[in-house]
Amino acid sequence: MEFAVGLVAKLLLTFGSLNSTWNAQPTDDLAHAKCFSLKTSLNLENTTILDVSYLPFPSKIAAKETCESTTTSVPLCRVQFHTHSSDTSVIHGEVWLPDEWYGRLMALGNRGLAGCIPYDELSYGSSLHFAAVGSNGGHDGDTFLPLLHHPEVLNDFSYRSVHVEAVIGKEIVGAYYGRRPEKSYYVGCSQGGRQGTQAALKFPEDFDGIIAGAPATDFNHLMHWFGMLSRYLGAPNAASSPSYIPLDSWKIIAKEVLNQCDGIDGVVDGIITEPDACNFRPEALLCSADATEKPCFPPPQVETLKKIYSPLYGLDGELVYPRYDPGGEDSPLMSFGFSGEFSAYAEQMMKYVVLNVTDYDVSQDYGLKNLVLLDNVNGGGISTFDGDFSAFRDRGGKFITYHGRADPVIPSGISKRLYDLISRTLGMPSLDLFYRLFLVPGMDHCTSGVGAARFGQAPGTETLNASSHSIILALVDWVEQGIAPDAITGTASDGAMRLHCRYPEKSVWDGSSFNCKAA
Ligand SMILES: *[C@@H]1O[C@H](CO)[C@@H](O)[C@H](O)[C@H]1NC(C)=O
Ligand SMILES: *[C@@H]1O[C@H](CO)[C@@H](O)[C@H](O)[C@H]1NC(C)=O
Ligand SMILES: *[C@@H]1O[C@H](CO)[C@@H](O)[C@H](O)[C@H]1NC(C)=O
Ligand SMILES: [Ca+2]
Repeated sequence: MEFAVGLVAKLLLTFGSLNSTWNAQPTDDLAHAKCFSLKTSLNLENTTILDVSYLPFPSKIAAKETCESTTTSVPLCRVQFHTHSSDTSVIHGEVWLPDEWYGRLMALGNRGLAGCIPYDELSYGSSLHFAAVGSNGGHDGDTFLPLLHHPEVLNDFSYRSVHVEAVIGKEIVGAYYGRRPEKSYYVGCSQGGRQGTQAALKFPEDFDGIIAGAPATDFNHLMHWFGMLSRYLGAPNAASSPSYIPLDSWKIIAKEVLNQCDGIDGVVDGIITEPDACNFRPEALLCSADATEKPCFPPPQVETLKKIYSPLYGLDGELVYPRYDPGGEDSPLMSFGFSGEFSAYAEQMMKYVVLNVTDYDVSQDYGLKNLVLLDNVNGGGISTFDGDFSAFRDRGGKFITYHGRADPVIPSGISKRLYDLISRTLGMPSLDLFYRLFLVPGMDHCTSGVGAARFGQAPGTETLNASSHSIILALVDWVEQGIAPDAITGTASDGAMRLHCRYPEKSVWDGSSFNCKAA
């Protein structure tokens, strides 16, 4: 399982199984020779160049095991490397160096529990004429098992793999083009959003601009929320539990949520602009004593819904994690956290990172004691919930984050919380100077959903080649010209467009469209 399961649309180019080194098209001999020379000319700290190949386009790049393959979209030089980040950890990475290069580096994040080199994103970045660098996050496979008894592998996952991408990426760019990148960027979503947040906190010199979408920040508490959702649904034996809500039932709940809350924003359009204004009342779905005709929910299921739509609190009444955002119920991604299986992420985190064991059934009595353990261990400093962005701000870094308001995987409330934490920590009522959070009504996790979810944030979301419609171009304008994005225009799958506002501004219907108004 991944946070962003199947969300990143593949480029629709399919040209059979071209080999990764050569195909029948003519190639630029000079570019090829220059590329090939990297195999012997590079001498980088702790790093071995595994392979170098010049790729005419389109070339198919086959991924390992469960990872996603891709097709290149511009001619480029591909460098595969591994870096020993410590005596007991190694990071696999690739740098894609397009023939037509605009002087910029784009480092990429991972998804899910990492373990894959993000090929689609490498293809996307290089198609925008960035030199692109990505890595497996320090381990292979979408599982935490490699982290067991390997604190350095955990460090790679928590914060170091992206730093290695920055260091090695800049070196390889310098060697290939004869000059280092003028500006360096980072782009990631979900786990990648968390990694980008760590980059700003721990290595503020690495990037001039960062895009961190739907970030898995406050990671320990997110894992606890996953665990508690499983418990609410009746884990470990959810299927036979009266508390369990079958996946099919969420379509009915989705309708009732919209029935109660769609109109609050002034338009009945299937989108809840501000889920925090929606006090969804699941009792409306209760089975009455006599009526059996319409679909209805017995009291234990309504009780489950009450818990899901409430924030998660700790032992002393402190807020641990914000609630599920009403509005995401109809998303195919509901299967991630609501299948009734005990959350694989919460389970692996508890076993392999916190307790350091393999043979323990986490699901039996998961609860508050697990929260205490998660907080106490905080392995690798994985939490990623720190308001001190001063070093990144002071060197002129620009940070863009975005979050779907109908995200059933990582509730958008966490991004508001981090904004407010930074605001308090730095004593800045508004972070506009260097940090902007765009809230995206109707978008689920990272890229999809019924809302205007496409704004160039990832492969498959390209619309107009303009900074008003592309969050990556908007960041480049901000970093390189000082033109900050006040709002971003997203496009829905039916072509409808909508302006997305930056927190804490509000998205307000004026009778014909949504506009951004000061809070
Ligand atoms: C190289 O390895 C050493 C020792 O393992 C480590 O301290 C250093 O940070 C590494 N450098 C890079 C660029 O990974
Ligand atoms: C598991 O290992 C980590 C170090 O990797 C350590 O911080 C933690 O305390 C260990 N957990 C237990 C329960 O001993
Ligand atoms: C996007 O537009 C800019 C000029 O505004 C141009 O330099 C660039 O090549 C265009 N990119 C693509 C992918 O068409
Ligand atoms: Ca609405």
